[in-house]
Amino acid sequence: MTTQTITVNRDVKAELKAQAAAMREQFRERGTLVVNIVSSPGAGKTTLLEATARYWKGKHRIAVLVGDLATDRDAERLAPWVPVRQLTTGGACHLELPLVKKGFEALGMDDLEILFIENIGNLVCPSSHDLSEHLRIVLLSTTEGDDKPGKYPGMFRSSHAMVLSKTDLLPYVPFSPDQATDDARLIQPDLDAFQVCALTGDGVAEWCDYLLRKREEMLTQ
Ligand SMILES: Nc1nc2c(ncn2[C@@H]2O[C@H](COP(=O)(O)OP(=O)(O)O)[C@@H](O)[C@H]2O)c(=O)[nH]1
Ligand SMILES: [Mg+2]
Repeated sequence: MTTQTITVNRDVKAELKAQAAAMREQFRERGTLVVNIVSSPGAGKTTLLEATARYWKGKHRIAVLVGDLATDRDAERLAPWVPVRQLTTGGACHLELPLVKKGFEALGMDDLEILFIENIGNLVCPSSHDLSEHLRIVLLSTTEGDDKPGKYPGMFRSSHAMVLSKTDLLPYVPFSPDQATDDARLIQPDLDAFQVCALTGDGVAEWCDYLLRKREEMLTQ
């Protein structure tokens, strides 16, 4: 295979970035906080969204766009709790803005307080794609190892908060929440950090309060 380097001299993603910024502002004007949830596969994104929707029990107007390579299994899990649309990438390792836009239009809900986007499980590619979110949240589960922030710096640098998930497993795995948080804050000093066990509900109230606080901050910007 031969490789050729072409100098373009312009930002090839400039148009998409401008579209994402415009959509972000439209969402803000509607009062909708957009939250992009990223992690490796199996870190607990769907479980956290189920716990969030159960905790609010219809008290807040929320919906989920859920990305998957091939199936609608996560959408099936979430559907009993929250309006949801599946975004199937057909093999692509991340979501992109046009698919999110289509999914949001299919939802047909202009008065949401929070729109969650569950990204494809992958700690690399999703970090380079602006989905018009106001908040990017990275989940790191206790079974993945506390060294992962330093190994995947792009994802942690571009995130606003880190949720340490599966805290019920802390007694059984060599994982230090302090070590993981320190490692992540070397990369992103302003990173907010939470510990959550979505299965038992521990930490879910704090997580939900954080989201509402962030929405208020967005509205008063
Ligand atoms: N022990 C434990 N397991 C969890 C927790 N949250 C999720 N899981 C399990 O982890 C697996 C992957 O969770 P899922 O939400 O599908 O992860 P996703 O791929 O990031 O959406 C499932 O078997 C969940 O039941 C947790 O807080 N504690
Ligand atoms: Mg999932």
